[in-house]
Amino acid sequence: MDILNQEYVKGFIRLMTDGSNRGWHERNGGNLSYRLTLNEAEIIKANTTPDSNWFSIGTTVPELCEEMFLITGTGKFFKNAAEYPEETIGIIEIDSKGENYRILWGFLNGGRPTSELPTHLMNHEVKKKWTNNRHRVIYHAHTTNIISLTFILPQTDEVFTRQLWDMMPECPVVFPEGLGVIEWMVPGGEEIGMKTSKMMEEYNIVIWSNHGTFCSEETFDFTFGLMDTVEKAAEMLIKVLSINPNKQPVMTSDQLRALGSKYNVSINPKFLK
Ligand code: 2HA
Ligand code: ZN
Repeated sequence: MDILNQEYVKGFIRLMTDGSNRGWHERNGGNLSYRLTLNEAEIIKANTTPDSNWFSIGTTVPELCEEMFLITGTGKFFKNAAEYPEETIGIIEIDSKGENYRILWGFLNGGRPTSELPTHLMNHEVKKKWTNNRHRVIYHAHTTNIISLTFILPQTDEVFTRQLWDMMPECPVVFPEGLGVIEWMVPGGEEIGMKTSKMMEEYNIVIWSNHGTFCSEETFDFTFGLMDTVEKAAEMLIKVLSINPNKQPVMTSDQLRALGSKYNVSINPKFLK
């Protein structure tokens, strides 16, 4: 059994390559994780020997006991995933208390999971519960235009949501719940993970000011598509703001409601006045 031939491993690596080609993953920037299905986890269990060491996650995720994750390695470059997968990514298993993990595959030559492991797992925990087990992918990218926007717009959920929805009708349809914005915080720990995962109860996209974007979805295509849609809207918004710094949202709440009913999505009412 070749782990590299598993469909989810191929999809994972393809997303990494696509993100790198978009310019969102300078050096070792960004990280990605995927929660294996029971069937996928059984196959891994039957074909690997776990590492004997357990490592602390840095937080507690009781809802993810004994789950397995495919995840990017700390210090590893997205651009190298296709050529050097076993050094760049790995599969981990969570212990029965949700406090530690061990490595089952990958992370060759002493690799370890991303420094954002606490945020990834806390987001998975929230999404597993709130989407009834549907969401499996958490993706963090250093999205050029979204990051730039956090230096220009007030860092509030409402301003970002209404201005980004405004850029094309696809936006309110693709992220009808809107998005969250977190002020600058030290990355790589439990505190930023707690704040992010709290927002993930309501949104599928959370922006880290002066840093990047987190998003959650069911499949690799939906996850990449979500990141791509938000980032494209941000690129257009930057262009418009550079010519008209006073641009206000033009799409009205009634227009947003009409869009929602036509495409059968519920536009988050807290952003409709
Ligand atoms: O992995 O993006 O946020 C590098 C990062 C940390
Ligand atoms: Zn980052």
